[in-house]
Amino acid sequence: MGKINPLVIVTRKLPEPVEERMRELFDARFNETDHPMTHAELVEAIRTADVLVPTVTDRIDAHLIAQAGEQLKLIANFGNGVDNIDVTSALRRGITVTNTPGVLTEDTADMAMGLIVAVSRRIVEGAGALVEGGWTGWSPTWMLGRRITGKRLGIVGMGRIGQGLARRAKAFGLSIHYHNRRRVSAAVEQELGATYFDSLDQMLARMDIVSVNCPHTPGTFHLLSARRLKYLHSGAIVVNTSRGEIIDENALTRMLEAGELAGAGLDVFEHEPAVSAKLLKLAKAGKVTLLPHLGSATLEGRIDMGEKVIINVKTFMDGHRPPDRVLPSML
Ligand code: 8YV
Repeated sequence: MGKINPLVIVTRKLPEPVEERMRELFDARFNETDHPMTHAELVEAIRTADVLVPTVTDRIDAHLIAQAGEQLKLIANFGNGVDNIDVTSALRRGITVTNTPGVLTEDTADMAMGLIVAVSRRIVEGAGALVEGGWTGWSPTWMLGRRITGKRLGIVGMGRIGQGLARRAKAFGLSIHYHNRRRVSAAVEQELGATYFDSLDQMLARMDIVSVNCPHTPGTFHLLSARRLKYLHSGAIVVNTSRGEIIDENALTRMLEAGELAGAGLDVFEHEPAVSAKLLKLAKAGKVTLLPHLGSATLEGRIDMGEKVIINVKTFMDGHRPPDRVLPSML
């Protein structure tokens, strides 16, 4: 991209080894205090950077992209999901967009499985009761959860993370069902013992546990709509480690309040970082387990994500196509 040492502006604090490597390779500017950048700071960054490295907490929309300086040629997202970036507007301005796929698959699948176990077996609620001094001793009828083995799991989105979850869930004795835009290969279906549902409605009507593992795109916004959620039976639980926008959060909340669902495990929310008072109330009552977007939050994962960003930036600077280029046709 012409310059030997491009100005790379990173919007959030990254793990030290990643920042160190970036310092060696680029004219890198970091966010020492790690505060989410204000709109004004983002405008300043996009006007001056050769490469912008944003995260899920930065909204890189068409309005912001319109203010990009001529020199901005690459937005190298630190993250897999690119719903925070208007990819089409970026490409129209001649700006390449990359992401970090593959390196957070196992960690996010762990978290999805963890939430399935936590919600089914009331792990967070039980731990909380003990710490609060609410445990008077073992009881045959207290804090009973639901058995996992033998239940039906419906995975919405059978990409890398969906398949990672299926592998784990199979080992827990769950039967695997999935809905995906495209059916996966017969070999993968066989390995996972997975049953494909062309109709999401029909799958939901038959599941005990539903896990959301598809990306958030215009086509998946409120995929689990109020109408669709009604297909679930009252003993079912819903887990989401992808993006809050894929579920109609208000509809889900109403059903949980009304006892029309048994529980939910949510690592993501529709209006992050805001979590509705109603969901917090349900969490306090032990009806839902809520986590602060921790799906990929391992030290190893975040270092791997940083390395992916570095490879994308370096490859691009060397005049080659970066390995993790995102195109609108992929969304
Ligand atoms: C990341 C994520 O931590 O990569 C993703 O899509 O949801 C998270 O696990 C986040 O996006 C970092 O920008």
